[in-house]
Amino acid sequence: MDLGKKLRDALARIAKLPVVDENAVKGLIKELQRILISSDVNVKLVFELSKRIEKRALHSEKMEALTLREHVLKVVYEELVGLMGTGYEPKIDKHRILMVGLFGSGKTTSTAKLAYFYKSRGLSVLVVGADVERPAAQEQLEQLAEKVGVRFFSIKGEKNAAKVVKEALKGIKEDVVIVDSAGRSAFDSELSKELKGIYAELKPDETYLVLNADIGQVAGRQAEEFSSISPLTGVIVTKMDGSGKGGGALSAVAASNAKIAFVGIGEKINDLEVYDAKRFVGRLLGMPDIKGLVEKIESIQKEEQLEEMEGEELTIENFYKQLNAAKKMGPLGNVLGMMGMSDVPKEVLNTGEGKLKRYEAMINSMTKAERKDASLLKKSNSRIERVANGAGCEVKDVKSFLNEFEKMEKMMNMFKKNRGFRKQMEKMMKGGNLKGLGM
Ligand SMILES: Nc1nc2c(ncn2[C@@H]2O[C@H](COP(=O)(O)OP(=O)(O)OP(=O)(O)O)[C@@H](O)[C@H]2O)c(=O)[nH]1
Ligand SMILES: [Mg+2]
Repeated sequence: MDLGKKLRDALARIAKLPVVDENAVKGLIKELQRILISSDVNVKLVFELSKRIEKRALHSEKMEALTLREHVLKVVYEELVGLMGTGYEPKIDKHRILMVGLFGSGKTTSTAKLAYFYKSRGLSVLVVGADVERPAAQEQLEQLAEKVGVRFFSIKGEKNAAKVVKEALKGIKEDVVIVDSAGRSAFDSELSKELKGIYAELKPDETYLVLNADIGQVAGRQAEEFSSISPLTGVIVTKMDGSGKGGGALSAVAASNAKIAFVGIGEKINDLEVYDAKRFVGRLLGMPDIKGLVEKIESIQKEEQLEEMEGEELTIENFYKQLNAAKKMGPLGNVLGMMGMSDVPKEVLNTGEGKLKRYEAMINSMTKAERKDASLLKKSNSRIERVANGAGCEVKDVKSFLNEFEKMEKMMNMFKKNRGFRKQMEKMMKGGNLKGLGM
């Protein structure tokens, strides 16, 4: 039985209980411990995770709108995501990649999968067979390259991997170069020497260590050992399909100082995924459930942001916070317009990222007192000049910022006074009608 199925069964059992109480939560945690340990997650990590889940599930503040069951599910989800690391954003741009790893970990297959990944994103790819140990390895890569439809380069009979790389790079026209290196049985000085040679020639932007999920938590140690020989930018964990130890491998890599970049989930050329801990755990737990819950939580958070807005005194500092919050909420201007509040300065709400950045620079150049009391600035040209200098912009930019701030002040006052508007807003948030409004 795979990790996901076990986790889903455990959570389904808690869903069936008439009441979720302390005993039920403790029972769930015991079961989680068994499941994670059987998937080879390090016992210490499992123990720490259970303690955190227990503390947060039973003793931390629960969002009012969530049932205890939802709260527990949320905590388990968040903690598992924390256990499994973060995510990765591969460069979709010109760059050079070096693949390294021990025997049979899946380097050559992953080289071809990556070639396919970049090709299908519109980049041209060259794969280089720098596994000089075995002629068969070169043939394997050549065949895979042909299947993917990318150029392959190697030099038959050449025993110096660095030389193969050097030749490969001559007159290269492709956007992405992926170098497949030879597998080793251990991290030793020979490996180190060969890799140094390849590095010097290739100057890779990305170095991926390829690990087999079957090694479970040993993956963490390998990633660490390897990082000490050569700088890694990411780890590719292969054979996640059909491995009972994938959870152990991912959590151990996440706990080391390496980052999981991709996971291999089968033998086919497109069986490679960019790693995203949230999506991974979401899928393990059965996505529909979690997705709904996450949406619910997000809409509650938006509501809380609004409440904060109402309570706070308006200063330049929280003006900036509010602009950010408003942006996260989506086109608030639309909603306000639909409610007949067309006099709200839309340009304030539609402030672009670049503008926000400029504002931030200005705000950083203000004194504490100015941030708390904007009238200090409005009254003094020398203060405005100082801020403009500090932020690297012109006096008129600072003035236009102060102008927009003033508009926001007016809107805030309207927002505070108009209880009807607030109620309507709340109702919409609770009714989940935001989607239809483009939020
Ligand atoms: N099921 C499954 N099999 C995989 C995956 N990735 C690689 N394999 C298989 O694992 C075997 C070894 O893969 P290779 O790519 O040759 O490994 P390697 O690291 O290049 O091996 P050496 O060059 O000998 O060190 C092959 O049979 C692959 O088809 C994966 O994600 N899932
Ligand atoms: Mg190989």
